[in-house]
Parts: sequence; C-alpha cells; structure tokens
Amino acid sequence: MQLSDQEWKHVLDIWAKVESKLPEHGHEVIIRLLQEHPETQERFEKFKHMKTADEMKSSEEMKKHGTNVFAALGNILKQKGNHAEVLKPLAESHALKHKIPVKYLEFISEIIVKVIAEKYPVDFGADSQAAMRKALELFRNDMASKYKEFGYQG
Ligand code: 6CQ
Repeated sequence: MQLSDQEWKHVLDIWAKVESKLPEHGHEVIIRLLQEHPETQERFEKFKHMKTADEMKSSEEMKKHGTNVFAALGNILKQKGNHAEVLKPLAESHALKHKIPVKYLEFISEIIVKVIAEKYPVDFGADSQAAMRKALELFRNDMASKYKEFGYQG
C-alpha cells in the first residue's frame, strides 16, 4: 500500500494545523479512546484508576501523554511511508511491553480522524480524511507486520 504525493500533501497539510495545538488534541484523543473503548483504559497503569471524563480532562499527566503520542505520530507521518526505522521501537514496546492489539490501533485511528474532523471541518474535507485514513492504515499494517516479527500476534 502506498500514498500518492497528493495524498501525503493532504496528510501533512492538516497535520501542520494539528501541531498548533498538539497537547490539547492528543489529550482529547486519549480521553475519547478510554471513554469509547473502556478495555483500552486497563492498559494504562497511570490512568486505569480514573473514573470520569472530568478527572481525565484535568490530568496534566494525561496531557503530557497526549503530547507524546501525537509527537510520535507526527514524526511517523512526516516520513511519508519510509518509517521503518521510527516504527521499530514503537512496535517493539507496543507488542512486547504494553501488549496493544492491532484492534486498539484501529480504535485510536478512527478517533484521530473524528477529532481532527471536528476541530478543522473546513480544512479536513473528504479527500484529506480519506488520505489520513490511508496513512493510518499503512501505519497499522506496518505495525502488525513488525508485531509478528516480534512474535506477538496482536
Ligand atoms: C500511547 C497511546 C496513547 C497515549 C500514550 C501512549 C493514547 O505510562 C506509560 O509509560 C505508557 C506506556 C504505553 C501504553 C500503555 C504507551 C507508550 N502506549 C500505550 C498504550 Fe502508545 N501509542 C499509540 C500510537 C498510535 C497512534 C502511538 C503513536 C503511540 C505512541 N498506545 C497504547 C494504546 C492502548 C490502547 C494504543 C492504541 C497506543 C497507540 N505510546 C507510548 C506511544 C509512545 C511514543 C509511547 C512511549 C514510548 C514507548 O514506546 O513506550
């Protein structure tokens, strides 16, 4: 699977907007992930005790994680598919240490697209959304192959 130059341009143009509020958007994605898919909350030692969305919203620690997850994703997207080197340590930790199934990567991908669409309705039209979905699918496929190399079926 590959993206055209035009598709990568869509992905990186919208990402430049996301970066203007990276911690806030990353934070929101985590909250939505944990609220919409409570099974994912169990994977986070630091967050699994939190009971309400308000508690999550006021957590500076969660916001910090939001920054980390979105900074890592931005770094991957900017490789425009040549991401093997940056993906490897992430795949290794998510397979062997955090044990995150590919299904959960699908959950977060859907939420990322939804949150960006809510924040940037004008700039994130149908073509950009399709391009972002494709980029995230490429990311997941490559994570899944690496998972297998590490002996995790995901
Ligand atoms: C991740 C995901 C979210 C928030 C933070 C990280 C939503 O307390 C800790 O040390 C956290 C260890 C950790 C766990 C439990 C961790 C570290 N992740 C998870 C769980 Fe990942 N993550 C995901 C990404 C997909 C877009 C990216 C780029 C990323 C980055 N992670 C989960 C999880 C559970 C359901 C999902 C779907 C997920 C996806 N994650 C961690 C990172 C980075 C950069 C790090 C720290 C370095 C590392 O590799 O451990």
